[in-house]
Amino acid sequence: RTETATGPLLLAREGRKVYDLTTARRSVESFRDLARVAATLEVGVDEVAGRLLDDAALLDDDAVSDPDRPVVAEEVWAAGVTYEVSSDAREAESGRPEIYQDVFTNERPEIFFKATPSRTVGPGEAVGVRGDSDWDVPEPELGVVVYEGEIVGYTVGNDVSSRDIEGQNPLYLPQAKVYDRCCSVGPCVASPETVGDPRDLELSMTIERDGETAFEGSTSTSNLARSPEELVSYLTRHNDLPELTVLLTGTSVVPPEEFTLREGDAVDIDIENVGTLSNGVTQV
Ligand code: DO4
Ligand code: MG
Repeated sequence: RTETATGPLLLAREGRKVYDLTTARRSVESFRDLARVAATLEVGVDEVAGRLLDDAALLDDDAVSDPDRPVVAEEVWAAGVTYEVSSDAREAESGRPEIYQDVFTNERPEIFFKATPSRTVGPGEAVGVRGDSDWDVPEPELGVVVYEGEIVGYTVGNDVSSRDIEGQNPLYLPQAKVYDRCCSVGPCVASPETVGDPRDLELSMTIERDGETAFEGSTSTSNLARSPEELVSYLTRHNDLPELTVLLTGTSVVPPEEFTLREGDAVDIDIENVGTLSNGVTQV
């Protein structure tokens, strides 16, 4: 979705071709509209987009160079300690290994409230580091897009976090996680068909500082200890979600302990079959 002089556009990408779905005879204005039609017809979002392509305008690829947030979910939730590497990092920063070992092996996952639309940024916008924290990191995560409780697609998410604040005491988690510009989502929603197996995707993150690479790391979602379906099933238990929700599935790329994110850094997160989410960093 991107803003133009004529208003919002909903774009569908098919290979190298990009279509403006808002120009189709049966116009849809947002990913929410697309998911709504798909749910009504009991088909996937790809099927609906495919039916609209025939009479939708084919765009010049330049028109999508600076896309806005592809999905504005009322709520973003996040799972934590879903990869062993995250469990190890949390154990080290808190000095309380039992808490994190427990949640890694227990049946119930850690799921926490992450962000509202007002705290979420899109591609090209700056994510925030808290002014009262000295140790901050981006957390590159596979995001699951949930419409009326069902998985309708995947996106890239950044669960920006204060290791400083969570490390002082795990009960400070909401302050370490929820603040201005604490979350980024984008650059697109990839359908389940496009993604294939969500637990077999390459994921990488690069952080540039002053024109140099300050950190790079990569991993695979095959190390994710829980399936997206399991995480969504816990999220939706006794918890009536809004129409559209994003659930981040946890981080598995953790910069070394001496690294902290700074104002002016540039963070690129790439997930195979989904896309690359790029954000600057500002202090909030
Ligand atoms: O308990 C801390 C949350 C960890 C987290 O956000 C993650 O593993 O991604
Ligand atoms: Mg996280």
